[in-house]
Amino acid sequence: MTIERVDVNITSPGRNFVTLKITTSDGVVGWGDATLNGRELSVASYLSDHIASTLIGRDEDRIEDTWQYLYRGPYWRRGPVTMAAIAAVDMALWDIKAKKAGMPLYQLLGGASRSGIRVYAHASGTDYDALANAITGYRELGYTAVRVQTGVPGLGQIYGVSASGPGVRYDYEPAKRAENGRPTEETWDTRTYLNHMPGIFARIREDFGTDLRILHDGHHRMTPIEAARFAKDIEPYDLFWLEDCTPGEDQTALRLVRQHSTTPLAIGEVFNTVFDYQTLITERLIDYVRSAVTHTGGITAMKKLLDFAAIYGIKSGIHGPTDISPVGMAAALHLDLAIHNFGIQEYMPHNEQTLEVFQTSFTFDRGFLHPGEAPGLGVELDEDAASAFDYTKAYLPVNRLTDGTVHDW
Ligand code: CS2
Ligand code: MG
Repeated sequence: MTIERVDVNITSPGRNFVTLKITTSDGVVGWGDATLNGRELSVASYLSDHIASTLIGRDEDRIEDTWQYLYRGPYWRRGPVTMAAIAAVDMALWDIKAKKAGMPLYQLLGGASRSGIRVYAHASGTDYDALANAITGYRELGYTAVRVQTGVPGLGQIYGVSASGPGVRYDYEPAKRAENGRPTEETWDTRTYLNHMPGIFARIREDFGTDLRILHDGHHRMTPIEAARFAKDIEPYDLFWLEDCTPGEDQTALRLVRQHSTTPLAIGEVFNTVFDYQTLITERLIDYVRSAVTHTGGITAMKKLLDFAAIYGIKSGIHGPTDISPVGMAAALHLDLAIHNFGIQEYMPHNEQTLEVFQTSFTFDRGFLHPGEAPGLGVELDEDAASAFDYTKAYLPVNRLTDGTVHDW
């Protein structure tokens, strides 16, 4: 059999998603997630203008060869647009192979290494009480791990905090509809944040005890020395991880943080190849790999990256916000179930409209996900349902310091 059709679907059931559909000559369909938050149309163009015609007539079983062809062939390598496009092809081909085998994908990756996938939820609140309320809500649903983000007095709306009020919220969405064609802007002050956060962790430990796994995302906003001080200050509160404390592209920044603290570190949601991790992994500067399958070249590349990390005692913490489509999420879950060095999986459930467009077979039970037993990835895009939602330009906000300087988001 060969690849007969390659189609790119763009839909916006509450947020934008780009999905690749590969159809073989005897009618097997595979799906791949190509969503790159705020830059969706670039990946769609890369796929339909530059990749689609090169796939027609290829043997769909040659996944490794196709990956190398798309990575090495065009001369230009890496970057989020290229690697999201390659990831979508890779996922779709694995979906096809597993459907042909009549098995859920995790079986082809070596079978299950665990019975369920521990996930963490996003608990947030504009102040401590709202945050505590959200944590309580997630605990009642059985979650054993929460990422906590809270408002900082003196700063307005900030990243990762649901503005929609207290309680368990499923509708926190970092990408905002573009105003006059531009991203919205937020204001940030690292000093105020650094003074506020340790007290929040102290209260969480007091109110929720030692069992709860607490995660926190710094969104690349600290300098190396600020991050070192922060990681040291919060050691008594035993975080599961501190994520993205410094800008991702500066791998050696984490040497300084490591010299000062034993707080576990996670990084990588903006990375797109194993080379972004080379120093971090070989020098053991991190504890968790945060890449998304969707942005790091797909299942083929992620499996190699996580095997490399395993040699250094580093575990997975695969990126799973709402800008990863249910197809990308399923790819993560199959890997999570199969690999030995699984750490934790991020889980931000999609809204109802998204789950009408993407029919999923993964299940949630008391803080654990399972990819299900459907052959392939276990997610199908309903193209009719998808056609009701047109692309809507939306961006992550731009972040500025109080004096107007552009800062990391
Ligand atoms: C966040 C994301 O999930 C996370 O850890 O950092 O919400 C991130 O802001 C978005 O995925 C950006 O597209
Ligand atoms: Mg993050």
